[in-house]
Amino acid sequence: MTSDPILRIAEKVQAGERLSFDDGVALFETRSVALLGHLAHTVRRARHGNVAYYNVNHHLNPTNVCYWDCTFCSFYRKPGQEGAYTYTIEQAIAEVRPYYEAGITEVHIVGGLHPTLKFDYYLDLLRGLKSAFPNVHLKAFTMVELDHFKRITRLSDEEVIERLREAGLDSCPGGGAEIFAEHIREKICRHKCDSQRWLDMARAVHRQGIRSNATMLYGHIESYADRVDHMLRLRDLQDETGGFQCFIPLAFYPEHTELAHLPGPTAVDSLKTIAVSRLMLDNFDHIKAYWVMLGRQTAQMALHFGADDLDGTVSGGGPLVATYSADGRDRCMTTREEVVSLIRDAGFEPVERDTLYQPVVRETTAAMV
Ligand code: V47
Repeated sequence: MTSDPILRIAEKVQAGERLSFDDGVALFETRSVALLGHLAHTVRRARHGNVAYYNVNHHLNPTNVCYWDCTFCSFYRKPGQEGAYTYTIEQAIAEVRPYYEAGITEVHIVGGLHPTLKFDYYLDLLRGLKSAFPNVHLKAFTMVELDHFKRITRLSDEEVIERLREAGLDSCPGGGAEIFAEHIREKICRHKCDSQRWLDMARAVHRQGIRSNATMLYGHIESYADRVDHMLRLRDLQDETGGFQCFIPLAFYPEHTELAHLPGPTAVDSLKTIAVSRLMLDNFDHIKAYWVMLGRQTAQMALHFGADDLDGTVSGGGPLVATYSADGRDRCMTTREEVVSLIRDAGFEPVERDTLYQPVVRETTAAMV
């Protein structure tokens, strides 16, 4: 008889009972990784059967200029620094056009916090993209960017969100959450808006009927307890609003960052994190295994550890995606054909979804971005 608490927790999961903070930490500490994976997989199968989702999207990063200096980020440049760039609206539209013509359903838009760009730039960007590509879903701007817009405009949160929505915003990505534990945030992103602000902005977004995602950056200097705390703060907000579509654990990729001395998470750590999130976040429909940060091989395994979504083709990659690509900078994008084959090879039925997790029906299944 083992004293591993996972057996007691397994009984709670089977009985449909909500897991506690201590349960979450115990799951992370378990040595029974296969059993943990099995438990998470059981929950995942009950929700999604044998389906694994993916989407066909493009990541657009309008600027890499940022006035903050998060220690885990190698994307940002200071104004005037070599490599700093900001697209014009025309350049942004021209970048997206070939992917639009190849059939993307979503543009994922995030960038640095630029010190001088006006709010109108972002509104014009959304308007320009929406009018050029009316059928494409614009998943744009993290809670940190929305907070920045509020500060530069002095509008209320609601007004900022409403103006973005009028300009074409359809939903928001989950970035910028990092890790909510204040003592860690102080060390890795001390200038960024604080956890409460991130959560309050997400609440405001949901209250206006806009869906968003939630991420957690793990595998740097945080503890298991910090990860569980992060998940529980999201679970509480999800109880309140129901506005989160998916949870995405983001595997820290240390290269070229100020934290380059850290090893980053192992595959086992990543699989445990996916599994624990599936078990703790009982009110989230989807757990995304973001293959770019996990690497293709671990992402395939993650589908057996609680994840039901591999995210997108990330067509064209993009400068931000390239900085954290576990398979190398030149392999940070894929084709629809490859993502389908990764899912099939892992033993699942691939289903192309749109950003809101509705199945996409195409007239042709020919290879595209
Ligand atoms: O907030 C930055 C992270 C996030 C690194 O909502 C890093 O569907 C690892 O949020 N190593 C942006 N992570 C990406 C993101 C995302 C990605 C895919 C889908 C969705 C979605 C959201 O990337 C940042 C930060 O947490 N990040 N640098 C790094 N070196």
